[in-house]
Amino acid sequence: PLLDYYGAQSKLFTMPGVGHVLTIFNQLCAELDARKHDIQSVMHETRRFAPSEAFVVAAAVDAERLQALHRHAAEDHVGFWAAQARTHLTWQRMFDHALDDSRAPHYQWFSGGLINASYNCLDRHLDTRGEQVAITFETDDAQVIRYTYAELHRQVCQLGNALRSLGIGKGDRVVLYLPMGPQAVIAMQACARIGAVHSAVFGGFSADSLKDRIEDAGARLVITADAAPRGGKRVDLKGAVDKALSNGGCASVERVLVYQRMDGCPMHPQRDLRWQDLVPSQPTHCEPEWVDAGHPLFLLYTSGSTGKPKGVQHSTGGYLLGATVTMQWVFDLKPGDVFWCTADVGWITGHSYVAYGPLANGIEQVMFEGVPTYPDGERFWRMIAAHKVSIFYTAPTAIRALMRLGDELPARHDLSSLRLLGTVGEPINPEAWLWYHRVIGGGRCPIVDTWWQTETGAMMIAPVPGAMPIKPGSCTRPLPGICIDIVDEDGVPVTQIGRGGLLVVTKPWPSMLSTIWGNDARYAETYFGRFGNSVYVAGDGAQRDEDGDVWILGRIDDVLNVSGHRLGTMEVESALAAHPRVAEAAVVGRPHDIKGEAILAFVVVRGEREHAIASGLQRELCGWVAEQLGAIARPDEVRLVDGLPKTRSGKIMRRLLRSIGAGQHLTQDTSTLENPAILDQLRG
Ligand code: 6R9
Repeated sequence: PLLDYYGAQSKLFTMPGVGHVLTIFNQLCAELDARKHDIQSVMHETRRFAPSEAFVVAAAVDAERLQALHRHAAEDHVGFWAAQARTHLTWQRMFDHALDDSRAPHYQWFSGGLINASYNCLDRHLDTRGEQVAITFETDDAQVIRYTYAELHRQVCQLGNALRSLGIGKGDRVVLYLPMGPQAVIAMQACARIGAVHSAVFGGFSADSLKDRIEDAGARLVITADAAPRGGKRVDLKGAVDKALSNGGCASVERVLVYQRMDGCPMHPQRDLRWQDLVPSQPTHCEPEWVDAGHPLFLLYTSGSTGKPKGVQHSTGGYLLGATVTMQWVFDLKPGDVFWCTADVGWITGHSYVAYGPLANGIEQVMFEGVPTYPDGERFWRMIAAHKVSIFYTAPTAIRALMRLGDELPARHDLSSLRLLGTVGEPINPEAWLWYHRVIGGGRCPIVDTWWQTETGAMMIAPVPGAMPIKPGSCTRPLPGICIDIVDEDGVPVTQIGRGGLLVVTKPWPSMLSTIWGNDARYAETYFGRFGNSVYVAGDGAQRDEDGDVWILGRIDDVLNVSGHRLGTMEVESALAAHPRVAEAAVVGRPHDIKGEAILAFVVVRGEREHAIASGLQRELCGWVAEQLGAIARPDEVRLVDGLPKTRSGKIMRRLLRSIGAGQHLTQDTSTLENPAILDQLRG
């Protein structure tokens, strides 16, 4: 409906190598069709909210300044970024070339430059704000621990020296499987300080997922904790590490460093060391390792539409620049701000806007170990009041969950310190946006809806709040130096208002991923395989409205977004297929009020279906997936069926399954189904 499907198809058939393009194109058509309803309901939202005069007057970036930034970037894209890099980062040696594109799509930013991320986040603040609070940490049981910049620097140096004493140095990979808290930031900063490459794995991932990531990265060291308190429960971390390393798994790992957060854990005598035994006695001076701007700062594994998660590799200089300047533009940073990003350090948001961006900008931030609903649904609001948070950044799924609990809970707390709110991770529905604006922001705080990805490293499309009006559900405009377009299947820009297309980035930007760890070919194919080496394909659908503002329509590939977390349908399917009683499985997302999307699995069992149902196999399979991949991947529902709907060529009809999952009236042709009787089973 949104694309001239048949016309384009016949044109494509005359082109060589068309099979792949056509498959993706067909998927896109089906996706956009399925989302038409959402698009229309969202696009009816036309309310605009201008920043208050007080906000505009005090804005760090006002309309005039923003225009100047855009003008500079439009006139000289590379020169603009070079100027930003000179102004906002401290270099040991200045770069010679702002952008080397001779190996495109492997773009090299700031080549010749020598830099250290930890120096930029800590050392350069010591003279001016060493005694200022860097992190206010609130534990699960509401104890508050503060770290000044000087204290954080000291602990990072000590851990850096400890890592060096274990023989870890430049380029070595270190996997972090740590709870949310200052030690995770200290570990990331310590790796950066000595040029080691960290790869954080979210604590909610299973031992198997951890093992895959450790092995792919070839890590020499794992830093973990005995356990972590979360919502009053004990989350076992070291147990998962032991399991990942058991039976000869993760052969590259030499040592495991264990931060004791709770009551301790069994230790392997030759392999395991306690952080508390090794680190505090280390010297407090640790010379930074000056690395090339392109040296990998970290890997972060994320789900794609096929195969195993990919290790997104970020550079030191370009990445740090993106994290640093986007905070200034989008969060309107000013001295005295208290910033709180609720993302876990296991996700990209916890890297750019907890571990690096806030520190590079020398501001105070809040970190929280627990969950928003423990001990009660007032936790976030109580914390905002207690720590006088001025900028609050969270995910739509959290907003929706807390909105359900009613307006009285936030009303019990003084939220007047807030002046700016943000969201990230998934589209926000107007209802949740309006509640966030009215109840949490008291009607006075702009909301920055920020679109970006693990791969983009930093925010890409987001409002600059003192310089423009905002609308519920739109992430508005690309930031300065970010070139966005929306194109059709031929790569031709979509000019028609309200017409959907593929979201692409048409010029390289400093914080873009450098590659996929160990797999340059997959990098080139995944992101640049479609329209050539200068057009990054994001994997999201988007459209523009009459003001030129961007509306994100969601993923156009087989990637799910469950509570703002990316998960590949293929990953869940392979986990299910690994169960001895599963013959075949197909997984789709279905709309969910709080999570945005929930996982629905259709499973063909080996043996009698009736018997499997009677024995409660559905429940067992939900638990199985959680065990294989982690709790975030637990399906909401498993439906046992005698067969999956397939096309004549044997492809699973995912679009049909999605419609069934969403409870929609079927518009698809089901006449090709081998066994039409399974439709009733599929409907559950
Ligand atoms: C930062 C982060 C990336 C995917 C992305 C898109 C979705 C992120 C969004 C958004 C609508 C926003 N997404 N921000 N959709 N509006 N403001 O979340 O990275 O985990 O890699 O996910 O999340 O679909 O492609 P990541």
